[in-house]
Amino acid sequence: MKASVILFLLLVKTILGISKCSEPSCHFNPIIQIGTESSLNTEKKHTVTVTSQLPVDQVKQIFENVSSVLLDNQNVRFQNLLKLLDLNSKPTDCQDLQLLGSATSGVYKIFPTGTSGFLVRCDHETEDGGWTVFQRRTDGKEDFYRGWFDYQVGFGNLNGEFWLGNQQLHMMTSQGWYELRVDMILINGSRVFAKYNVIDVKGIDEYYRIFVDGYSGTAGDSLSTDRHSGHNFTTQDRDNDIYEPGNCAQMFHGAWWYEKCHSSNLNGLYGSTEYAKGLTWVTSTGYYQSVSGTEMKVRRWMHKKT
Ligand SMILES: *[C@@H]1O[C@H](CO)[C@@H](O)[C@H](O)[C@H]1NC(C)=O
Ligand SMILES: *[C@@H]1O[C@H](CO)[C@@H](O)[C@H](O)[C@H]1NC(C)=O
Ligand SMILES: *[C@@H]1O[C@H](CO)[C@@H](O)[C@H](O)[C@H]1NC(C)=O
Ligand SMILES: [Ca+2]
Repeated sequence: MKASVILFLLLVKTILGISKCSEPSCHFNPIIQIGTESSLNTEKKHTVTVTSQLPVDQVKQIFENVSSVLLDNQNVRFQNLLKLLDLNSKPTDCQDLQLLGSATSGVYKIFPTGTSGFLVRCDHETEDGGWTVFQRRTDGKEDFYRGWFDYQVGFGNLNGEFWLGNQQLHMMTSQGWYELRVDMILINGSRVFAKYNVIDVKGIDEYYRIFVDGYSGTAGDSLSTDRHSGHNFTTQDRDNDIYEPGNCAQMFHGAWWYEKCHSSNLNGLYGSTEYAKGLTWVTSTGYYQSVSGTEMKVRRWMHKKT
């Protein structure tokens, strides 16, 4: 257990501005920068930049929540220390497992706050490891055109293709601040990724709505745009999207946080080259191609205050 993990310095810089805007519904366009810096290893810096186009009240709330976490940092550090010293504490995600010494990618049991535990796939290889994988497509063997309940509880094989479950994803991302990484393999074999500094998936009573922001990477941003961030999860049998004439999941053979309808569709039809039906990530594939492999994974960068 590295002391450097829990001893860190926090630098916060906030720029809240109102973007110049001539449209009827003007939005805040805040940039929230949060830097965590290990005091023992100054090379390991973590900087978060959030730019958002969300409605004012949502942005305000997110900002207040982030601030309250940061103000409570002393307490969080103390709690992390206690947690690491408690030999009976259970791992709440793959990050904890890594801190406890797990170094090999594979299937493990985790115990997010408020759950009695479930199996997940951990990725301990990509970018320093500690990632909890919640979606994986490798060969098209698993059927991803499924209904609300299957997506709620999860399906597939953790050693092959799977969706971990919206409820599990919600339980995990609500116990701390998580980052998201989407790894994809293009049809020519090239690997690309999209990383987001913040992911938050709401509960079932908010239709597993997603909030995702702070893009970096090589794949381009096809998720934190207003097409997806802030939108409900929709399945073929549960239309929660804002497309009035129909159901985006039915139209594009998937299940996703659709608006009307999408710029990414990673639960779509494997290998499809039909318009927008495949495993598309528009900034990398356009609408007429699929990626041939995906992994979506989250990693905690801070516990939420309790
Ligand atoms: C902010 O925190 C409150 C209290 O924990 C929670 O109810 C609310 O959903 C959070 N808002 C966002 C945008 O995360
Ligand atoms: C694969 O395709 C992408 C996008 O068209 C391109 O940028 C990349 O160089 C290609 N990689 C190979 C190995 O040909
Ligand atoms: C989410 O879905 C519900 C029920 O279908 C709908 O009333 C609500 O407007 C949707 N919210 C968003 C942000 O799309
Ligand atoms: Ca609809």
